[in-house]
Amino acid sequence: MMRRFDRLFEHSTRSLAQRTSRRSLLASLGQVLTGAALLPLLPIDRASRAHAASDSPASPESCDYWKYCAIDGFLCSCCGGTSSSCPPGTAASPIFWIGTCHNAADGRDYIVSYNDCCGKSGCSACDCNRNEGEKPIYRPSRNNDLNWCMANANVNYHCTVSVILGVAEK
Ligand code: ABN
Repeated sequence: MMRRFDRLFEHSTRSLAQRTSRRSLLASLGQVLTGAALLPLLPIDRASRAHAASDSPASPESCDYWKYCAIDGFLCSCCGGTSSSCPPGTAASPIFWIGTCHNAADGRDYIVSYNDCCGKSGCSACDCNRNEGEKPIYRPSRNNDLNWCMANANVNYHCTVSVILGVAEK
C-alpha cells in the first residue's frame, strides 16, 4: 500500500517538475508573495462599522445628546441634576437662550430652552459647547455665551439644563 502511494507521489512530482521550469516556479512564488504583501493595503469598509457605532443614541451625560445641539455650558446631568432639572441648591434662570434641535429617534425638530442653574460656583464637569445656530455676541438674543444667571438673586453660574418647549413647525 505504502509503496503504491510512494510511486504515485513520485510520479506526480516528476511530471510537475517536467512541466514546470525553475523560472516559472520562481515567478509564481513571486506573485504569491506580492499578493500577500499587498493584501493589507486593500480598502476595507470601515464606514459601515462607524455608522453602526453612531446609531446608538448618546446619553444625557454626553455632549452629543440630541437636545444639546445649541448648548454652551456645563451639563447639569453631570453636576447632580438631570438634563432638564437643576442640581439641589441651585435655581434655574428665568431668562434663557433657545435652540432648535433635531431628534433622530422620532425625526422631529424641537424648540429647546437652555436655562442656567445659578447660586453655586461653576460645576466644571462635562463642558459642552455646540452652538448650533448661534450668532456673534453683538446679537445677544442669538448668542449663548452669556451668563443667564444675570437676572437671579445669586448670579453665580453652576451648569446648564435643556428643556423641551415644543415641536418646531415646519
Ligand atoms: N450660559 C452659559 C454660560 C455661563 C457663563 C458664561 C458663559 C456661558
